[in-house]
Amino acid sequence: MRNFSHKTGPATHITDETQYHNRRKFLKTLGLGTIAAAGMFTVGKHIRNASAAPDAPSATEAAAILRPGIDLAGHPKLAGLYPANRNMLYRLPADAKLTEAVIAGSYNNFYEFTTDKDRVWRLAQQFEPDPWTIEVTGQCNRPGKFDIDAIHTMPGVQLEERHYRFRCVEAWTMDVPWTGFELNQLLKQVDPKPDAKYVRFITANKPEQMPGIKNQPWYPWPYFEALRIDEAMNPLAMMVTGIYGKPLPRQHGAPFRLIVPWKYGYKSPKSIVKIELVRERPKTFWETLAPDEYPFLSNVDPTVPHPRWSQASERVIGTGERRPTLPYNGYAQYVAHLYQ
Ligand SMILES: Nc1nc2c(c(=O)[nH]1)N[C@H]1C(S)=C(S)[C@@H](COP(=O)(O)O)O[C@H]1N2
Ligand SMILES: [Mo]
Repeated sequence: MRNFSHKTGPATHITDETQYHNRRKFLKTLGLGTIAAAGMFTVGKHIRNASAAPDAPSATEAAAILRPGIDLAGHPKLAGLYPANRNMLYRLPADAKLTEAVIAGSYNNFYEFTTDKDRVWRLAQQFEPDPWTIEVTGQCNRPGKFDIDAIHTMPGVQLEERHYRFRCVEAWTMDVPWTGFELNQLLKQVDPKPDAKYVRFITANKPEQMPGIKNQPWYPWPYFEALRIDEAMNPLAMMVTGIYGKPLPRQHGAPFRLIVPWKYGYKSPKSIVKIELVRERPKTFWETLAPDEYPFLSNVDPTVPHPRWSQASERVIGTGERRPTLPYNGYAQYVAHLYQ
């Protein structure tokens, strides 16, 4: 099915943060609160120029925004793993500042909940990321199903914190401390066969907990992504379990998501349930929907505009600062050789 409404289809894989903050402010003024934001998208557009500064969430909202998906109290084996030691090899440019946790946690793309970035965190509160297993299968000698404790404590798996830039195709960006481990550490556990040329990721499909799946049946659920095996084995590709020193909140993709910092954000799938090693290049969710706009490789590249907007510069969420986009999102030294 390719039946896109202009509100929800790929044609709106871009919204404006200023507009979203202004809409929040507007609703607060009316005493409606953010929960009443459903269906008020059009109203928000009209007041776009009417109000000034972004407002901060209340203390109750902030607590919900930051709430970890996994409660470490129920995982005594993991309690000592957070916050993980920081790996200083991976850091931001000296002048960069980490994005505030509540900003990163309340401006999310996670279409299984909603396409409204400011409402994902609230709708995700009902999502249950524990218990969870990831199945790793396909072209490998030791396929397996691993639960939350097993993944964190596998031989060869070393949890650490890295500060990465994260760049959405919509030309916004943030600077984030992720907790996790190199994806290659998990893949080595299952011993890939030489036939494994690509790695495919399949994510949660729980319509009863994910209203966006029910409300948007024209998308090819569940969300799926893929990398070449050499991309997946690159030390930058990170299996992420946490953010800001704690297990991932639901809206960021609890309990396990990928981060591939040199590619546009949609190449970093959330709430992964299955990883498949395969021979042929798989299709991806966004490639299925609009191959010209979201091609398989999708490396960050300032010289290649999206068909509907420029990628030459990017807006830092929270501060609104605009800066030039860097090739491979600033990670050329680690990955440019993969594409020569
Ligand atoms: N399962 C799933 N993963 C997903 C998405 C999604 O809609 N569903 N959106 C992607 C996009 S477009 C972006 S920019 C990032 C956003 O991650 P964040 O909300 O943690 O910043 O998640 C990516 N992973
Ligand atoms: Mo994105």
